[in-house]
Amino acid sequence: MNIDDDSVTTLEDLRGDLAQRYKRTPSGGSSVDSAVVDADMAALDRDGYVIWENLLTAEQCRQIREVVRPWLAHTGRNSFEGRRTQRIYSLLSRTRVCDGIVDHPRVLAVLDRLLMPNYLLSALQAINIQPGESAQLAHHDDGFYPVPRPRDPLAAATIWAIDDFTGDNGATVLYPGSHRWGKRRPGPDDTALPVVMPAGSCVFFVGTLWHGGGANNTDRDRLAVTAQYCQPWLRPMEAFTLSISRDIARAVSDDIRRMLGYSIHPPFVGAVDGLHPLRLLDTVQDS
Ligand SMILES: O=C(O)CCC(=O)C(=O)O
Repeated sequence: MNIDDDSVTTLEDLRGDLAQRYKRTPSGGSSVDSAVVDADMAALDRDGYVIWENLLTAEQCRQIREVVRPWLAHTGRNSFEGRRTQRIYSLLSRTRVCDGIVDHPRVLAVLDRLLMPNYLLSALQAINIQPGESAQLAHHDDGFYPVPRPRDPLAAATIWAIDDFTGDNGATVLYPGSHRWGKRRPGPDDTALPVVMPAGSCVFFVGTLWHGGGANNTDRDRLAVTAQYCQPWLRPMEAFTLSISRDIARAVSDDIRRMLGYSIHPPFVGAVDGLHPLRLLDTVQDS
C-alpha cells in the first residue's frame, strides 16, 4: 500500500472492510429473491421463527442418515444433552454430507440481514432423540452469552428434520413470540408449539427464542441436524478454528470457510499474526 493512500482517518473507517487481498464477497444468500427474504424476516420479527418445508430431498436425508448413524453411540452426559439423546459434534470435521445445510442460500440470505457481516458458525451437530426421552429444558440459544434481555438476537439456529418431526417423536418445541420477552421464562400458560414438519424441512429461529427438544413418546428415533450461527465478534460454541484442519478449510465453500473463522470482523477481530487468516491457507503444508 502506498503510505499516502491512507484509508483510515476516522473511527467509522475502522468498521469497513480493511482487507486488501481478501475482500469480503457476497454470500450465497444473495441468490435468493429479496421478496422471499422480506417475508422470512417479517415472520422472524413477528414469531421468532420460520419453517421451510422440503428444502432437502429424500435422497439427501437418506445420505445424511447413512453417514451419521454409525457414529451415534453415546447418549448425553446430562439431562440437557439428553440421557436418551445422542449427539455428534463437529460434523464438519467428519463429513462433507452436511455442508449444503450449513451454507444453504435460504439460511444465508436471512443471516445476511440478521447478523453482522462475517457472522460465524457456532455449532454443527446431529441430534438423535431416542424413544423414551423426556422434553429438554426450555432455553434460548444465545442465553449462554451473559447479555441481558430484551435485546436483538446475538445468534440464530436452524434445526433440520432428517426424520419426519411429529407431535410425539421429539419435534423441537418452540414458544412463539418469546424472542421479545424480557427476563421471564416459559410457564404452563404459554403456548408451546411442536414443530411438526416432514423430513427435509428446516426451522430457523433467532437466538432469543425459547425452545427445547420435545419428548419422544414413540418407538422410533428422531434424527435432526442443527447448524447454529453467531455474531462475528462472539466466541462460537464449538471452536472450529481448533477442530477443523486446514485441508478441510480449503475443501469447503467460501461461505463455510468464512463462517469457520477465516474472516475478519473489522478492524482486527480474527486476525492471525496481524494478517487475514485466509493467508494460512495459501501455503500447501497442513496444520
Ligand atoms: O433437538 C432439538 O430439537 C433441540 C435441541 C436444542 O435446542 C439444543 O440442544 O440446544
